[in-house]
Amino acid sequence: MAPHRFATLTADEAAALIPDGALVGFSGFTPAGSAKAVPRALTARARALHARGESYRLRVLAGASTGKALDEELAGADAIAWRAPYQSSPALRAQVNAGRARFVDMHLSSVPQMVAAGEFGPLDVAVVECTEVTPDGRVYLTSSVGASPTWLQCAQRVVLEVNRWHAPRLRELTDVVVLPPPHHRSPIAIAHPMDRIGWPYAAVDPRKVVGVVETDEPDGVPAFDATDGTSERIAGHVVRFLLGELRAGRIPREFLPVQAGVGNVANAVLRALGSDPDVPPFWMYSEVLQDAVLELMDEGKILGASTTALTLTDPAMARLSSDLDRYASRVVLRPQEVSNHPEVIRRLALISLNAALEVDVYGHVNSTHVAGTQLVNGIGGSGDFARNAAVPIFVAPSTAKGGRISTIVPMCSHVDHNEHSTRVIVTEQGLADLRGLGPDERAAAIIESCAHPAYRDYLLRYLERARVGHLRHDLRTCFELHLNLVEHGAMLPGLRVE
Ligand code: 0RQ
Repeated sequence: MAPHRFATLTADEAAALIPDGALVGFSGFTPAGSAKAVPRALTARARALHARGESYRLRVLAGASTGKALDEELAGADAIAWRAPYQSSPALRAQVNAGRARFVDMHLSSVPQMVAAGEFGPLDVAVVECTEVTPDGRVYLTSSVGASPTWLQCAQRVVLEVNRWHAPRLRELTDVVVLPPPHHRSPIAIAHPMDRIGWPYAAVDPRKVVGVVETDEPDGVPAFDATDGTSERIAGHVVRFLLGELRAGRIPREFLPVQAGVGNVANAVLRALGSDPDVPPFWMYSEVLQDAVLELMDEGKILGASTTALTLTDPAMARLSSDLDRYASRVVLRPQEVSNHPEVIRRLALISLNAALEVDVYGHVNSTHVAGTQLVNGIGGSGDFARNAAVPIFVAPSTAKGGRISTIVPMCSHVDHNEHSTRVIVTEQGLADLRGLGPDERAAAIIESCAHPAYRDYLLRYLERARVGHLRHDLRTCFELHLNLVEHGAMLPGLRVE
């Protein structure tokens, strides 16, 4: 058979092949490896069609959140009707909270399996960024693997964005395996964060590839804010706790692999772990790898990292790409189905670090909805990791919005992680170790150690008037703080928080 030749398309030509209402699987896990040119052309197409009074709205899947060109611009053009499994775009968030776009908030590890099983209907099109595609259908991905291998396998038609900006040598980090359906699965053979079990490319049937779009563009990952005092205090409590666990022998001498979510607090904790001389050099088994990890790898404090996305700022990405002799043996880039797989997370006995929006006095955690209704981002991988880690840690500042919000509340207005999965809660005020504590002890520990002093009396009085039971709650007032926030813009109007 003659080798397959792929048609070269402009982004507009590719966009024209994607009809209104299509279910499209885009590459990308955070801005890393996110499709760029085709989403931009889809935005232009949507705007033109809407101007003519025609409908054009897509059902959008990506590994997690995406770069600006995808969620933010498409949602800005009112071109997203449905989105799963995670987002962090202000425009899309506004559409979701206005009831204009539907959002399905999902554990990221389950997405490929559900799409492959057809649970959202047929995947009409995949749009996947790569550094190269060979005539026999080997697709070398860029800075994330995410769910792209599954999109390529399941989609009826495929558009590839070949991005020249990314180093072709990124394939040296890549380890792709697409798991068979669950009832045909053997154990996943990962017993160490650096174990490799797959291939450096994802596979596609070349006959499904309708065209290749050439691009030359970095991911545009935004830089983080400088670490603030609150994050540093949270990080200090986490490090002291982990050192105590090390001394007590509950964490082995060689330490445990670490997962850290995105955001400033996660970055601050990683830096604090990295700079403490008593914390031994450690491995990471995570879903994102941010600039701080690269720096700690250079310092020898992080020995190596497994991830599904290189969420690096453009200069850090360029640094990694120009020194792959150094990084290729220290970084493994896997599909999200494997980076976030409960089986592997449980086996490797991770320390997981994720941020909470609010925590209630019994340890339930809300990561996603302000006052129970307004979506922020989504659960992302936090449930995959927190539910299965050996040492799950949730962090949050004790107050938000200048003290108008207490992140410690009587009852969470929405629950993403329940009391059965949470074990350690940390704010800048202190750390509550909930292991082995009954509900009354949990409440006391969380209020005394984590709540801001300005809210402690309110929380203690709540418990005093609550109805006695295994859990004490006053169902009339358990959401009083949230109601105050919605009605008066502050949980305790008139309270001044220093
Ligand atoms: O608002 O941006 O307007 O200042 O929420 O809060 O404290 O800067 O912390 O950036 O880590 O975000 C839970 C949203 C925290 C995030 C969440 C306001 C606060 C601020 C951000 P401003 P911070 P972070 C890895 C794992 C779920 C997914 C996850 C998240 C803004 O960590 O989305 O963990 N996690 N995935 O002022 C109202 C409260 C608030 C509040 C904070 N109680 N009420 N607003 N804020 N607490 C990622 C992936 O899976 C890909």
